[in-house]
Amino acid sequence: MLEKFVKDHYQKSLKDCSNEEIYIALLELVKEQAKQKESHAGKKKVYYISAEFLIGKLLSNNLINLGLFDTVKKELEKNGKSIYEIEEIEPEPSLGNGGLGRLAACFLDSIATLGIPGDGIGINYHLGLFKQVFEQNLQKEYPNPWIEKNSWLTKRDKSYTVEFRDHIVKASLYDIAVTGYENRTNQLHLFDIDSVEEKITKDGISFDKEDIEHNLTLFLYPDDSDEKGQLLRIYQQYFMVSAGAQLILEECEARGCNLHDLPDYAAIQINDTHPTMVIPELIRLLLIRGICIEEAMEIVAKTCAYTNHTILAEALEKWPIAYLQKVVPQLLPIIHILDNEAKKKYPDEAVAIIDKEDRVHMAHIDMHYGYSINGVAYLHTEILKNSELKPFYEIYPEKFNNKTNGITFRRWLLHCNEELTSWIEELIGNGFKKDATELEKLLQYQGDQKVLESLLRVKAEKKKQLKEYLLRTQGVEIDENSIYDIQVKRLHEYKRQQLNALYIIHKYLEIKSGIIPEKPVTVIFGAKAAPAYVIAKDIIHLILCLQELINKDEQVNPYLRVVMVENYNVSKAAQLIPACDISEQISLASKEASGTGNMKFMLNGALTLGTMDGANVEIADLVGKDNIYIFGEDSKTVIDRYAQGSYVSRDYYEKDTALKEAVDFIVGREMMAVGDEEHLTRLYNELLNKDWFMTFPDFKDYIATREKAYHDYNDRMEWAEKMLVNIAKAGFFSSDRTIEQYDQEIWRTGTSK
Ligand code: DL6
Repeated sequence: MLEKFVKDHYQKSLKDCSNEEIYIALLELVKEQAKQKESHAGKKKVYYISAEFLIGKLLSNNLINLGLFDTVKKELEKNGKSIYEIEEIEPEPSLGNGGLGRLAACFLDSIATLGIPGDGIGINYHLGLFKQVFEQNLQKEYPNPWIEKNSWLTKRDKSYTVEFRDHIVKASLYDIAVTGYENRTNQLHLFDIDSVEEKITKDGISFDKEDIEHNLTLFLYPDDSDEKGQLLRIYQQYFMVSAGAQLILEECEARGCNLHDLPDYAAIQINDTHPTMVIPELIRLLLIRGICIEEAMEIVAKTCAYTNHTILAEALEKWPIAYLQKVVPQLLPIIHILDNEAKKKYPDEAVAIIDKEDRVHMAHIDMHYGYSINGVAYLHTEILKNSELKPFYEIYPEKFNNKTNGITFRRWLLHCNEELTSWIEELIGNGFKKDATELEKLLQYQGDQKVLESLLRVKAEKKKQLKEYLLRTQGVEIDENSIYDIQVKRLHEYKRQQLNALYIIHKYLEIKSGIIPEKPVTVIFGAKAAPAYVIAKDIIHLILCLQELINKDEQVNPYLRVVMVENYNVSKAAQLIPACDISEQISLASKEASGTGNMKFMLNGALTLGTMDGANVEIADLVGKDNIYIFGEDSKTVIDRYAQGSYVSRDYYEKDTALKEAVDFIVGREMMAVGDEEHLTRLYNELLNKDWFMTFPDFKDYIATREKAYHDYNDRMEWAEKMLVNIAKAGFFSSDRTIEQYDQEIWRTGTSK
């Protein structure tokens, strides 16, 4: 089919085309095919509004979803071409930061796959999240452009006017087709301004934050460590929701809505607090259209639903009224009404929208004026109800619900691990592609030595591929026979990459003293730190210094190597996850809302080494204690300790020699030889005098549990059995299941069973 397409469009045969030409032809082919599956069926539609959509490269996934991947791959092979080389040409859009954005992308895939009418609404960031480069063992940030003449974006003949206090801008609509697996095509609507200027950045990613006309849609999460940066975020958020709200009303009216019945036509899912201004904006637009304030508030409250993705208080946005006044004064009368009404009914300061310091709590708007509040894993929702959002739960128990996150198996199994997919298919057929719970059929092979051996061969193949990939892309050499122990996720103290680093130091010191590990280990990290997050960047520095020190040390490097993957992104995740033996999910219990990397690793046959946090709790329940490595204090202990304010990290340091040695090493002679004193000393002091995310109390148990996992790895048959159980039990974490629950319990479009 590609041959014919290329002939018709370019009057050339496939074998005479360059890879670039084939890539462009495939873009066109996929867009045409996707268009044929667009549908206007359905009265009620979901609008998933999010500041992030970490969609990753789309070519192969679209081919898979349209049922074209195998045919195209074979046709290319016949003509001496490779789909994998063509995939490389596609630039990766970095329209997301981490789990929250990737979740939004998985959700769009599942919404389309389940045939639900549902589109995404976001911003067409030109430079996305920064590109990470390592220079002198430090993270440096650079622009990350991805928009080319030929891309997935389709400019629509549609725009909306968005008014700020001092600017009026035209929000132009671009769409990216979202193909469902053997189902309908939906859209990701991304808004942009025509006047954006990619070239205004200088010296990395700095730019004039006040030059809204040129910077509005440049970067995801511009540095907001100063007022100008915070104002820019408010500009971006309002831009997205105002254009989005106008589009929603226009579409609903076109489907027959008279606005009074908006909740019958739209369910708006507010992904974290970034899109919260959609609530006052919709009310404002309804007022303009002649609906009275009381009714407008009621309509919007029945249309909007809120997902909370964090219990970190600092991550829940609170905008000073003064800032909102500077950017969107038209919303303030409405926000004051929302605040007054809420205060009249619920005088408790803890649930106020505007606090005594004149800050607007965005999540509080969502909770008072939305009809659903959901957490993203069982434990997370329980913590929200019982502690973080308790005052709201007491007022609105009926609004709270849990929707444990999920991942799309099309990308995180079918695409990234063709070998494992075939292995599964040979054993249990291909029903699991539509119904992921069918993976449980694999359990019948638990004791089957032949099957287990073939599973180990699949893993070995993926490890070999990763070794080649790292050599090719980063010039790093690793041992494919070592244990691959991987931690990839945003760099944040609560995720505790620093605990992993302390383990590495401990291991290094052991090897130096002659204690040789049973099996060589390669510890792999991938993480970006927010540009203004000083300690996170110090942790990256620590890891990069360890990488240099250890990999160069010939006494140690046969047994231990460290790799920090540069510019970790979705494509790199797709290489790393299938090759992993041990998945590090070591956040401080109670702090990781869910995690989704943990699910991807499990599905690809890695064993989790983790705390009882986020979705790890559900993984542990599903696989049973023999098939997971759990360590550390539980969430209750941690929450109580925070409440008592009694944690003194130095006490642990003084009492545990191994811990003390590891911590002291950070500022020792060896590290100073490769690292920067200021960064290392600051991190050392932070750990010793604060350690806010309590790495020290978990250190001992972490070491012991990690050692146990490494020891168990050597019994290959038993390990393979554990892998098999993990794969078999991963079906629950399909985002198709999550989306079915959203649809049945929150959106109620009437589409899914
Ligand atoms: O729900 C998706 C994802 C969760 O899996 C992560 O556990 C959670 O950290 C992330 N939340 C955020 C929001 N801000 N913070 N911190 O990124 O959401």
